[in-house]
Parts: sequence; C-alpha cells; structure tokens
Amino acid sequence: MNTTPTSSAATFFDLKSGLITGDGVEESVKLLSQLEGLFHDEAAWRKMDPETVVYRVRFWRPVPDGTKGGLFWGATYLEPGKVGDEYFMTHGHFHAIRDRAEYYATVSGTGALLLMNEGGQTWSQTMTVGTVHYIPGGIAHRVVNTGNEPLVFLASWPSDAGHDYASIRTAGFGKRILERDGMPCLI
Ligand code: S6P
Ligand code: ZN
Repeated sequence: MNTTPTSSAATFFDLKSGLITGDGVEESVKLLSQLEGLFHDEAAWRKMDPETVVYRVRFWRPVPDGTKGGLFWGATYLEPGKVGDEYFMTHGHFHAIRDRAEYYATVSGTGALLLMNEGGQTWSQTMTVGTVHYIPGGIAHRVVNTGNEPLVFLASWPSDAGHDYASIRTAGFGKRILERDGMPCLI
C-alpha cells in the first residue's frame, strides 16, 4: 500500500501543553453520555451532566486510515473528575488488528495506564510527566486520570491498527482504579 503522506507540511506539538496543531490535525471529543455502561456506579453516572467533556483527542493521520506500514500520532487531554468513586478514564480498546503495538508518553498530569490481555488479566503502570509506555500487540489499553489537573499524553500507533471498542463494552477491564481513603487503588 502507498504510505506516502498526503501533505508535506509538518504538524506542531507544544511541549508544555501537549497541544498538537497544524494542517490536517483532527479532533474528537468524548462526552460522559458516550461512556454509558463503562463506570461501575451507574446511579452516579446518571446524576451527572451528560454533556460533561471527559476527554479530547487531537490526532494526525498523514496517510489514510487502514494503510499498512504507516503511523499515526496524537495527544489525549483527559479531564480530572470522578463518577462516584471512579476516576475519569478513556473508553479503552484493543486494536482491531490484534498484533499492532503502540507508544504512550505522558506530557502532564498523573494517572494510570490500565493494560489487559485477551484473557482478562489486568495490570497498571503509573503515568507521570515523562513516562513512556510501550503497549504490546494484543493488549487492551485505557488511561485513568487520578490527579486534579488534566492528564495529557502522546500516542503513536500503526495506521492499520483500527480500534475494537465492542470487546471492552461487553466484557470491560478485569480491574478498575477506584478512590479509597482519598487514594487511587487498583481493584
Ligand atoms: C489510539 C490511541 C489513543 C486513544 C485515545 C482515546 O490507538 O490509543 O489515541 O484513541 O487515548 O482513547 P479511546 O479508548 O477512547 O480510543
Ligand atoms: Zn490504541
């Protein structure tokens, strides 16, 4: 497949804020209403404003989605907050093509990267400024903001990886990060 970028212009990344800008940069927004069924305290989720922005993703796809051999990159801006005792988090996904890996690197904030294999075994890695996380193929990934400020991280993933959100909607992750005595706990 052709992996030549459709544009020769560079994109820009602000080291402090993590803001990605430039020609062809796209943005998606995830509202609380779009995360139905993912937080364990459904009653708490129902009481909150469904229009609450939980996170934004700004990303650059220099080659078409599905291109074999290319790479995408983007930044996620995950707001601080909780649904009941559960911290705001990304939806989480496996890659549709299971063996596709990914890098995450933390720009600001603190949190946890939840990782899960296809058997449901789940573990976490701490995210703080400067941490770099290699997510191997076949591993579902979700980010949880356990701090009081936005958690910003960069990601780079193969352009043919795709996203499998359905498996997470059905089975969830094997563990959650919940607040216990004011501290985040993997439960
Ligand atoms: C893409 C990469 C990230 C996430 C983003 C939002 O492979 O892992 O850009 O898309 O952090 O998470 P999610 O689970 O809603 O896609
Ligand atoms: Zn991914």
